[in-house]
Amino acid sequence: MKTKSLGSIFGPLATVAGVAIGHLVAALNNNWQSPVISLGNRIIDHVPSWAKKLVIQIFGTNDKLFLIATILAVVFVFSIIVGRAFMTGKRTLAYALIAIMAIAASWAALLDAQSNLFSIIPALVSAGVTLIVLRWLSQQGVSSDETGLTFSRRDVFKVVGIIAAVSIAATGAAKLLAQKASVQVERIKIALPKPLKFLPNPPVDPALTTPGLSPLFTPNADFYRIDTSLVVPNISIEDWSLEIIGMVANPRTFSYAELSARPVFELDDTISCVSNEVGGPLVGNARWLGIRLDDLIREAGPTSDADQIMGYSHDGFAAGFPLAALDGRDAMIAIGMNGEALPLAHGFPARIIVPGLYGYVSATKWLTRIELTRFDQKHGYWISRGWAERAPIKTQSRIDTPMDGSQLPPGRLAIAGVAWAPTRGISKVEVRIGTLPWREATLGPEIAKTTWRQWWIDWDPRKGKYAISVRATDGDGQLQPEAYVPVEPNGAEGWHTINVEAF
Ligand SMILES: Nc1nc2c(c(=O)[nH]1)N[C@H]1C(S)=C(S)[C@@H](COP(=O)(O)O)O[C@H]1N2
Ligand SMILES: [Mo]
Repeated sequence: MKTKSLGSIFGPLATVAGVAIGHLVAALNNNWQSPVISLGNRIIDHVPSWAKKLVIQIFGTNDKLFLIATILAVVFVFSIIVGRAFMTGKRTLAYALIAIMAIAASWAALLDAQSNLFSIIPALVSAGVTLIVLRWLSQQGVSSDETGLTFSRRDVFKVVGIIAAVSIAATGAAKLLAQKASVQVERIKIALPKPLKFLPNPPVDPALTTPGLSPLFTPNADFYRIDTSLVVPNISIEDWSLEIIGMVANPRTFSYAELSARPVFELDDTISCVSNEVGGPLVGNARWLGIRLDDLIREAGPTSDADQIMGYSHDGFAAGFPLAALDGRDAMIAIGMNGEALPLAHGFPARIIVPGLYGYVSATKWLTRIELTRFDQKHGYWISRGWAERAPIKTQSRIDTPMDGSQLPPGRLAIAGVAWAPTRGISKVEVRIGTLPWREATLGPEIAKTTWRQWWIDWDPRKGKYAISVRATDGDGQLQPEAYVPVEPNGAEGWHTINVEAF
């Protein structure tokens, strides 16, 4: 085998070992991150929004998987170049390329939230291991005659290399999983505090008798997830604390025990992502349990010129909303969701929920700090990326069933869906089938003005093709606008329309 071709094998093999060991080393310390993840985080921070949109359009919520696969592919190609350079005597070039990777990964690590100077250790270890393994592999090669390695020998160390790499990667992954499992166990054991007054039990859910209609409460496992975090942060309540700082008279830090010992209350609230397209899935309704934010902020004593509350997360995200939004609308620091401690993916151990505001300007997950500040001084994560600084949730309505493009068997069926306009509530939903006049839909129970409302109508279609549209009127009597408006910069507008064919 030619030494150059050997380089194409040795480079990637050595790199796999390097990356796997870096991964393993990263698992040893909470402030360290696998180099691949750090690089991914920087790409997420800097990728232009058109590219991000394209990726989300193609891959949906698998966008993160796609990103990691892309990084690994680039590293793979890079490692082939390194291997070939190394094996053809251009060692300085190979060293320089590895050094560039090490510097890039170190830079990425230093910009991670929770990083310190030592956070570059996984990146350096990765580069070091890659180099050592590459040298070792090349020595195995040189020890045979000039024509290359004998077949059996090559096979032997290929196998050794692959086995070593796979086992190392597995160890690293196991380590990370073990950490996650321990926080999972801790979370399951949490006994949530009881509210002074429980909200009434939810009414019978109309979704039980209308297949395809969204349930009144979205089960945690089905709740949409949107965040910039490549890996879900695993935060032990032992290590967690919440600071309230900035333009306040009495800055304070709460432990989890201190915070959850305060009076808690329940809130039924629908949250939505500003990126939810007309008719889109990025919305859900939950019964949240939490501590009243108004009380915490009042105790902290904001200075008279503070006008923004900024929530910061463990992973470096930030979302800010008006101090004036604490107007009795039941903003909270949520620790419970639908009767359980917050799921890890939804912000364990604590997040902010502000009824009526899109998630990106309010709902900081993995919350660790609240800062009283000013809109003209600090901006949340998405604001410099082109999204509006103030973003109340717009009135939206969605047809859940039948599905767009479906073919309907003969007979009576329900057209049904949900409509939401927190904190205004929904007063009317209308449906238009084809060119027929608008029909008023039956509305499901209104459990709160902050939650969505289910709606439905009966329909016995004659054969034909139909466009079906829905529109909602909010609790203030405002009709949802018809004209389409894209999600950027402050949320989509327009009537959801589907096309079906009846037989
Ligand atoms: N730490 C953190 N919190 C975050 C985000 C994030 O990227 N990081 N995204 C926000 C956005 S854009 C939305 S829409 C909501 C989504 O909350 P969910 O994933 O629980 O549905 O979380 C918000 N909180
Ligand atoms: Mo969002």
